[in-house]
This record gives sequence, C-alpha cells and structure tokens, in this order.
Amino acid sequence: MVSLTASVIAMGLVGEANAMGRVGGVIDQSIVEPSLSSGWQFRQAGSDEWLPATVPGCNHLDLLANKKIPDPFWRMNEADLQWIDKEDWEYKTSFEVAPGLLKKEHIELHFAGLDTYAEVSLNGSVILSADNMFREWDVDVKNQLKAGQNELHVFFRSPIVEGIKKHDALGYALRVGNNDRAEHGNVPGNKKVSVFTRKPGYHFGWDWGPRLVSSGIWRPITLKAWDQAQLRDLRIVQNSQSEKRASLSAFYEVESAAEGTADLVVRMDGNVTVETTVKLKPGTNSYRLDFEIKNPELWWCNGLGDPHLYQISGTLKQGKQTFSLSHRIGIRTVELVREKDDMGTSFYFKVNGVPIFMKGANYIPNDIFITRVSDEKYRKVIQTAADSNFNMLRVWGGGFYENDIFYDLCDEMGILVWQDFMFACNLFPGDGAFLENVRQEAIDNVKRLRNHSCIAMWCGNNEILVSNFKEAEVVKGENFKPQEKQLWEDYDSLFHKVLPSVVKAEDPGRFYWSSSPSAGPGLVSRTVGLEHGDEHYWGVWHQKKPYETYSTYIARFMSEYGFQSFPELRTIKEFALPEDYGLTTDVMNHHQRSPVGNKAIEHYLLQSYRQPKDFEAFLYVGQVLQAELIKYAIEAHRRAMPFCMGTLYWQLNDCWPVASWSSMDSSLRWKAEQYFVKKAFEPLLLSPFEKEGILEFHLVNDALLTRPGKLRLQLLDFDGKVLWKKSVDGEILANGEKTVFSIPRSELLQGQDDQKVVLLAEWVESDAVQADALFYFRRVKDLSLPKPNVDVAFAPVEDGFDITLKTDRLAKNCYLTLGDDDGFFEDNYFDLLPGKEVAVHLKTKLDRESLKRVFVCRTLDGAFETKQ
Ligand code: BMA
Repeated sequence: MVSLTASVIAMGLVGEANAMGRVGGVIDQSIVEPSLSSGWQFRQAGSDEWLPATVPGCNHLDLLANKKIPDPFWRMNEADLQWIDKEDWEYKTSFEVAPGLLKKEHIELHFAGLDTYAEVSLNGSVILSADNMFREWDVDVKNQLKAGQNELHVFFRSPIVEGIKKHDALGYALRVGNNDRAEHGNVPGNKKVSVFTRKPGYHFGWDWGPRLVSSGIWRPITLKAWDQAQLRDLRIVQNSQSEKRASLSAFYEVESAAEGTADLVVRMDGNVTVETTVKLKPGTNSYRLDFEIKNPELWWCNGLGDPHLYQISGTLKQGKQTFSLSHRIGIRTVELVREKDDMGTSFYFKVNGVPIFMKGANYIPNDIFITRVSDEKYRKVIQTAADSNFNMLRVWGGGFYENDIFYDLCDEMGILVWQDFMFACNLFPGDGAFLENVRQEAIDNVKRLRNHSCIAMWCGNNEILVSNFKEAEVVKGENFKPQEKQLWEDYDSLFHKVLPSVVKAEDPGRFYWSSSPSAGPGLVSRTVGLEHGDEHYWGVWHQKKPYETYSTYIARFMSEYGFQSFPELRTIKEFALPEDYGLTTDVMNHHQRSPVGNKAIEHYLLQSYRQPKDFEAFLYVGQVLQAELIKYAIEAHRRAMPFCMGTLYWQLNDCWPVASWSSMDSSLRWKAEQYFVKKAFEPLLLSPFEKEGILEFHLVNDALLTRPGKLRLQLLDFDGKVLWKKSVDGEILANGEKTVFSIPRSELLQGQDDQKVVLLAEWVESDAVQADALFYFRRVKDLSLPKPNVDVAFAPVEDGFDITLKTDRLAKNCYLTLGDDDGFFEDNYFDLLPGKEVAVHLKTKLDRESLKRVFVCRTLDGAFETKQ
C-alpha cells in the first residue's frame, strides 16, 4: 500500500516517478507526483486468488513470478500458454491519501500506458475506459479521491476476445500477413485479430518472435495534484543555426483554472537564459520564449563528431508552486533530401548541411515482455550500434514507440532514428473511431518524442503499401473492385491524411515518409523504379536469388535486407536440452519462426560451404555464412554511393532466443554478423569487387577530407608466401567513393591455382594501414583449406586479457569461444594469415588458468564432413 502523506509527497516518490519515464520532466516539491507502483495484486477474472503483481509489468510476467506458469521461452512452453490471452485479468492496489492532499484544487491520475482494453475504477467508480496501449491518459480524480484508504482497480478485457468482436463486425476482410499466427494462438476460427487492437503487432507472433499477447499496466501510473495552474508540456524548437549562434524557442503549454500571472524561466545547463512574466487565462495557454546559444557546439551523428547535448529546462512559477520540465537538446539540422537528380529522385539525409550515408539496422523490441528490459540492456544494445559504426537505427512499425531511455541513449551516442508509426505488413481498419484513436496515439507519441535530437524522420508504416497495393495503376484507383477501393481509402486516410497531419501540427520541422519501402505516397519503388525511393530487398532469402544480386539490386536507400542464422550454442542452451539439438527437432523448429528459414539457410550454405559435420559446426558455419552475405550486401550499397545513400540491414536484435536475421542474439551475444558489420561500416572501407573478370578496388570514405595514400596488393599462398605484389598511388575522396585501381583477374593470378591463393589488399597512408581486405578467388567450398596450427598467448590486462594469435597456415574464420563462460572478444570470426600476428582484447572475469581451460579457437577447415 502506498501512503500519500504530505511529507512523502514532498520527497522520494517524486524522483521515483520521473525515473520511470515521464517526459524528461523534473518536477519539484510543489507538485505532487508519486508513482502508484507498489502494493499491486492481480488475478484471472473470475478466480478467487489475488496474487502479488509488479507494476509496471504484465500478466505473463506476474504469472511467472508467482510460479503459476513455466518459463515461456523454455522448449515449447509458449504453446501451452495460449490460454492466457483469451482471459480477462484484474489488477488492484490501495493507497492512503492524507487530508492535506485533498486541499489541492486539482488532482489527476496519469496513466502512461495500459495494455490494452482497460476499465479503471477508483473507489468503485469507473474513471476511465482505455483501448490503446500506445496512448497516455489523464483523468481528473478530485471527486473520487478520499482521505484515508483509496482503492484503484483495473479490469483488462481479453485482447483476443475483443479482437474477434471487431473482426466479426467489420463486414469485409482485411489482409493480414502470416505474421499474425492465429492458428498458433488457438484463436477460434483462426481469425486474425491483431490489426483491430492498438498494441504491438509482434505480440501476436512474427517470423522471429513468439505469440504471447499480454495484458497489464505496462507504464507507470502517477498521481498529480496542483493548485490553479500547471505546466503540461515544454517543447524546444531550433529556429536557425550558424557557427556564431543557434536561435531556439521554448514553447510552454500551461493549463490554468483561472486568470492570474506566472513567471517563466528558461535555463540552459543550469544558467538562466530568459525569463518573463505572463498572464494566465482559464484553459490552455501557450507561450513562446526565444533564446540563443552563442558559438554552439553541434550535435553530430556517430563517426563525424561529438553528439553534444545542452540541458534546457523550462520553469513555471505560479503562486507558491514551481513546475519544471527539461530536455537535452542537440544543436543540429537534419533533412531528408528528396530532389530530382540525373539518377532519379534523391533520398539522403543531410546533417548540419552535410550529406551523410546512413549505416545501421532495423531494430525490434528487446523482449516479448517489454517491461522487463532493464536500462542496462538498453544501454548495451545502443552501445553495440555505436561500437559497430552505426549512425542510424530504424524503429520498425511492428513493435512499440520505444521508451524514453532508448531515445536518450540515441541522443547521447549520435544514432539517428528512423521512427515508424506502429503499423506493419497488414491492412488496418479505417473507420472514424479507429482513425481518431490512432490520431490521439500519434499526438501522444510525437509530443513525447519530438524533443529528441536523434529523431530524423517519421514513417507511416512498414511494407503495407508494397504488400497490398503493388501496382501503380491500382493505386491510381482506376481498376479497383469495390472492396479494394475501400481498403485503399482506409490506407489513404490513415497514412496520407491522419498521420502526416499530426506530424505537421506537432512536429512541423520533421520529415514524414508515408511507407517504407516506397517512392513517395502511394508509389511502390519496385513499380516506379528503384532510382526514386527506399527499398526492402528480400530476393536473396525469400526468392532464393543468388547472393550476388545484392550487388545489382540497389535503390536510393536500402532500408531492409537480411539473412538468418541461429544463435550460438550457449544461447540455445537457455531454451533447449541436448536431446533437442539438431535442425529437425520439434524444439528447434519451435524456435525458428520463418516457414522457409532452415531451407533457405541450407540452400545458401551449401552453395558456398561444404556440409557442416555436426550441429555445432552448423551453428558456426551458419553464422559465418550470414556474416559474409550481409557484409557483401553492405559493401555493395556503400560502393553505390552517392546513388545509394543508406543501408539498414534486417535486424539488429532479438526478443527471445530464436533462429533469426539478428546480428546480436537475445542474450546480447554478438553473432559473427555483428563483427562483420562493424568492419563493413568502418568510416574507411576498402572493398575489392570482381566484375566481368576485372578486379576493382573501391575505397569508400565517410570522413570529410580527401587524402592521398597507396593501395598495396599481395597475392599469397595459404602458407603465407608472397606470389605477386603491386603498389599503386591514389587518393580517397572526402565523403565519397572511388575506384582506385582495376586489374584483370587473370593478370593478377598469373596462372596460380585459384583454390590455393588469397589476395591481401591494404590502403596505406604514411606507412600506416588504414583499411584492408582479403579477396578469395573461389567460394570456400572450393578452396583447398589447409589445417592450421594456431598459437595463442594470453597477456592479462585490467579488464581481461590481450590474446595474441599467430598461425603457420591460413586459419579461416577463427572463432574464439569460452564455451559456457562469460567474455566478450573485441574481434572474432576473422581470417588469420600466416606471418601476421593478431591481438584480440577479451573482456572477462576469468583468471588465466580458467581461461586456458575453456578457451577454444575453431577454424573452418575442421567444420565440414570429411568425406566431401
Ligand atoms: C521484413 C520485416 C519483417 C520481417 C522480415 C523478415 O520485411 O518488415 O516484417 O520480420 O521482413 O521476414
């Protein structure tokens, strides 16, 4: 039970409320804002047993904590837990209110997030009916609150039962992709109901996620009390920027019950910048205070400079009350440039006036159970992006509008965010009530997030246009069947009217893109031409096109493409028993949600590699395969700059342990792909590429300086003997791509057996190697891989060891592992050449003896079945 006495109100709980995710606001003691996070109980509706609950949280996690259900991720447990979403759930708590609190003129309950169909009662009176997990709700409770004990009760109706009612009432069918696995969820009639409920699409199953449809209080509930006036919102807008000054405005939204006056103060990094006295009128009052930052330090995206942030706070003093909200603001401009050019229509981001090639990935929620993702986990995920040379993440539309911490970290680390609205793959209803609900959802989230410097753009949806309205003439509306017309009109209303009008009203400086991929509103890139928009390329994978197609199928911006792998064995052990290990067992199949998954992996694997000798070898080779293919795609996209100005692979992370397209698994272990991506995204990339028998050496440089240097080439045999070498002078272009040298393959090979040689290419500036690359002339299955002897030495350092490796013969894809022990290798899965010593830093708590015992370096030569 929470006790709301005046003294408690004035102290600790205020901080707690803010730590839990309100809009960056710091509210001092004259406003009461305790979070109602304790004393909660829950039960399945109709049962007698109330059990302790955690708020914020959800029913699955509460059942788990009370040992009423087993771990949903373990083996195939998820299948047995499908009953949960067909039931209604109740939550309740009680809290005590001191008589002093009731003297406040206004008392409100703020619900930051209810999942989803919730009826809220306070002391027996219904105070709210909520129906959208993405919305926030404020309810005036002055009349319901009483001195002493108060009872708060939330009744959640089943999202499946509600969905079925809406599904049946619609009268026409909405196309819902196979991601809503109604049959897995035992939904009566296999009705696909996900699109009727405003909650994350991935809760209903996706081709990388389980189907676990939660209910619960997923963001904090806080009580707020004040007299006469309060500060509802503070928005900081940058008007202009130059070397000498940045001009900004602070927009205050103040709610007042009566006429009066108030003082407004804007502070920057703690110092008063501007202050004024204003008149209050009853109702909502808006004020604008202009201020300047002299010689501003700019916010840059990762790789180009520091993402400097200024702390800007806005205070309202009214009578005895003080209200403050604050934001961290970066001084920068971000534009998405869409202009006709000689190649088509551009699609690139300009930051502080500089066109920037975007490097990154698509991002999904970090857990199927959102509320258990710790701040530390968020930090590790975004840190991985920053460490991997990303400058952009795309918050994909089948998840949720992320928590504030996600955007705070992106602000801090210089990661731009491509922010989808939460619509993915399926068609959605278009009736007035639905559209109005979505409009409010968009307002809540745009207002919550618009002060983040990291947000580069808003995007209406993921793949709805391309999957449903493929042909341009269909989109023109001429050949519609009546129902198709309805579907198009619904689409048109939502993505071309409702959402852009919210962006225009609430965040006018930010670009709105109606659908990814597209070439503009209602224009499918594939139909009107890749030279006009962004594209998702799934020919490699879904259509089993040769992986080389990555180098030819390129649009102005590649916002999705991907390839699957399994997580490493250590992660598989988190959900499976040894008897489950294998590609055809039920448990492994349960943790592979792409219907074509294993077949596609096998198809591509056997084209480049020989048959792995066992399950563990398959996991290792499969990860190397994924890493090589995505590296190949990224390099092709970067070589195609400035035609192509961005590449975001699918997908950075996972929400449970599964075979998926992720580069980092659900336990945040880097797959081979993460290491390869990090290198492929280095600011300076040396990319050898063979085209029609000619080997071209491309240099892609993200830095803003043109620099001279030397391309050094050496053809080596697998024992390290130099068979041929050449050195060519050249230069790298500032923020550009250049082919510095080309040579026919035959001239380079000089008659050498192409199964037994590798080319080492290095870009050298003032004797220092700035970038390097290896080029093999055959696929790995056709190479005569030798058996190497790798020597390893461990030198202890502060947080682990520096490991030195050398080899007598080519050691392909050295996979360093500690088995079931913890440690992070800063590099992994790399090729080791004879005569080259490589030092790899290992972060671990292991001592030297334990490390020696568990350390293994696997190489590719031993991974295959011997008979082949
Ligand atoms: C993309 C995404 C997801 C999906 C992925 C893999 O198109 O937008 O819907 O998970 O493909 O199939």
